[in-house]
Amino acid sequence: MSDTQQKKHANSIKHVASPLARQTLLDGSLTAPVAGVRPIRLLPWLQVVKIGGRSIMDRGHEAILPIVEEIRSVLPEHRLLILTGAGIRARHLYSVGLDLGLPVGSLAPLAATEAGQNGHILAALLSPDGVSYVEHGTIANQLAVHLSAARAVVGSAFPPYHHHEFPGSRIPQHRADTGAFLLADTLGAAGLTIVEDVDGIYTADPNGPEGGTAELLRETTAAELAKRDGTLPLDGALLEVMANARHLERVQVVNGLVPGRLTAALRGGHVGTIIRTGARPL
Ligand code: GWN
Ligand code: ATP
Repeated sequence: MSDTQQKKHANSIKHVASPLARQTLLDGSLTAPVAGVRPIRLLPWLQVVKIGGRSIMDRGHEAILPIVEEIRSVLPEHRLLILTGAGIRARHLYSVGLDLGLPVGSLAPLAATEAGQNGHILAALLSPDGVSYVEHGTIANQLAVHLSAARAVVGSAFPPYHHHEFPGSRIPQHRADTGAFLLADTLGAAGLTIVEDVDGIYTADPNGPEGGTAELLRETTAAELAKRDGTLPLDGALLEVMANARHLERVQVVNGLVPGRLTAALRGGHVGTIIRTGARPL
C-alpha cells in the first residue's frame, strides 16, 4: 500500500470509544468508574427457593409432600425459581470417588447430576400445576419466557463449574447453596429462601454432640459467620460469595419440616435465620 492509500485506509477505520480497551482489567482504580456501578435487576419479581437435598429430598414423601403442597399453595402469590440440592447420593459419590483418587473437577459434575435428579423429582410432583424442570442452559437464557408461561420452574441448585471447579479442596467448594445464591444475586431476585431441616443457623450443630447447648441465631451476617469456628448448614463458599453480593441484601434459612415456614418467609416474615450479605441498598 502506498503512503496515500495507507492514510485513506486509516481515515476510514471507525474508532470505537471503549473505556476499558486501553487498560489492564486488573487495575481496580481504572476499572472502578466503569465497573463499579450496580448491575440492573433482570428478574426483580422472582423469588428463589433452595430446597435441601439431604435435609428435605432424601427424607422422601414425609418431607417432600408437605413442601410440594406448600409450594402449590403459594403459586398464586409468587413467581418461583425452585432449586434443589444434591443430598446423600452425592455424598456417597464423594466417598467412592475420593477413594479412587478422582480429582475435584471429575467429582463436581457427577455430584451436580444428583441435584438435578432431585429437581426432576420435585418438578414431576408439581407438574399438575404447570411446573417443569428446566435445564441449566434454560435458566441462563430462557427463564423469563418460562416464567411467563408458568408460575414456577424447578432447576438444579448446583452451579455448573464442572471440570473448572477450583482445586482448593477435594470436595467441590461451590455446591448447591452457593449455586442458588449466585443465580438469585445475578438475576436481581426479590429474595432467596434456603429450606433446611433445622430452624435456622445455631451456634453449633443442633444435631451434633454440642446440640444441647446450641442456640438459634435469629439474625446474623455473612461476615460474622465467616469468623465463627464449627459447622454450618450451608456451603462455606457461600459466605465468600455473600460478602461480594450485588443485589441480595439478605437470605433466610428456614425449617421446611415445619408447615407454613416457607410461606411466611416468602411473605417477608422472620421465621428462621436472616443472614445479611455485603450488598448495600443504594
Ligand atoms: O441432566 O438432572 O444441566 O439442568 O453439572 O451438566 O453434571 O447437564 O454434564 O442442561 O447441562 O444430570 O449432562 O449434567 O443435573 O448439570 O441438564 O436432566 O451437561 O435437564 O444437559 O450444567 O439436568 O444436569 O448435572 O443440571 O446439575 O439433561 Mo441433570 Mo445438572 Mo438435565 Mo441439568 Mo451437570 Mo444439562 Mo448441566 Mo450435564
Ligand atoms: P444439600 O442440599 O447440599 O444436599 P442440605 O442443605 O439439605 O444439603 P445439610 O448440608 O446436611 O443439608 O445441612 C443441614 C444440616 O446441617 C442440619 O441438619 C444440621 O444438623 C447441620 N448443621 C451443622 N452445623 C449447623 C449449625 N451451626 N446450625 C444449624 N445446623 C447445622
